[in-house]
Amino acid sequence: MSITFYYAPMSTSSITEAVLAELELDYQGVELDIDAGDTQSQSFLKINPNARVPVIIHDGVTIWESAAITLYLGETFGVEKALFPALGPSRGEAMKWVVWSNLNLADAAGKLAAQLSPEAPGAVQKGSQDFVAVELRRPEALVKAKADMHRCFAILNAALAQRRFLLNQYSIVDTHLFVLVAWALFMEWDLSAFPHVDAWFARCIARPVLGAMMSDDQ
Ligand SMILES: N[C@@H](CCC(=O)N[C@@H](CS)C(=O)NCC(=O)O)C(=O)O
Repeated sequence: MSITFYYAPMSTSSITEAVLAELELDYQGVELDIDAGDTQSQSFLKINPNARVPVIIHDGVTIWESAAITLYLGETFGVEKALFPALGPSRGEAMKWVVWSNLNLADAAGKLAAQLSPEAPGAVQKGSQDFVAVELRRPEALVKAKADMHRCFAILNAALAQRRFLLNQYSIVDTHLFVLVAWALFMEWDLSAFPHVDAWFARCIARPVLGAMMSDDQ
């Protein structure tokens, strides 16, 4: 079994890094520098034509998109480690949260990050394809991104009012969402209106992998 993991520091690939760590999987890491144009290089475009990290290559098969990677690693390695549900309705819930988080929460956070000052924590880096030139930024886009973030956090908050973790017991679905919420916090997103997300985040940080990840970011 061999896994190669293409990543960039402080990026969406932190989700995969955390999932790999929770599943205690060995891999060969390949670090890319987005600002230096590594994700746009001809050699990397052959691996991911979307010019984005994360990417894993598992036993010769290339998988991109962080949601696909989390779900794939979960079903391949997570079930026996009790970190991902076996086939059945709970598996459906796992897919729901991971797909939802990328289509909604990550999308809103990305749009917020693209409107922040380039120097602000969590902002889109200047070399990224998602960078919006400062003169093209609009106050309405910032307002819309924040409203979308609020909507996503309200959904997450309501779900976590009923459960300690998204699937009741901790799973890599929590790992995946944790990294997205950590990105929002890095952008100074205020959790005071979302107490159940706040309490869940604290429960997640008690996990050694996620706790270490947060202290590395300080
Ligand atoms: N939907 C993708 C998004 C990945 C993504 O946006 N990655 C960014 C870093 S956060 C990237 O690689 N950007 C490279 C670039 O802009 O050149 C996923 O979830 O994997």
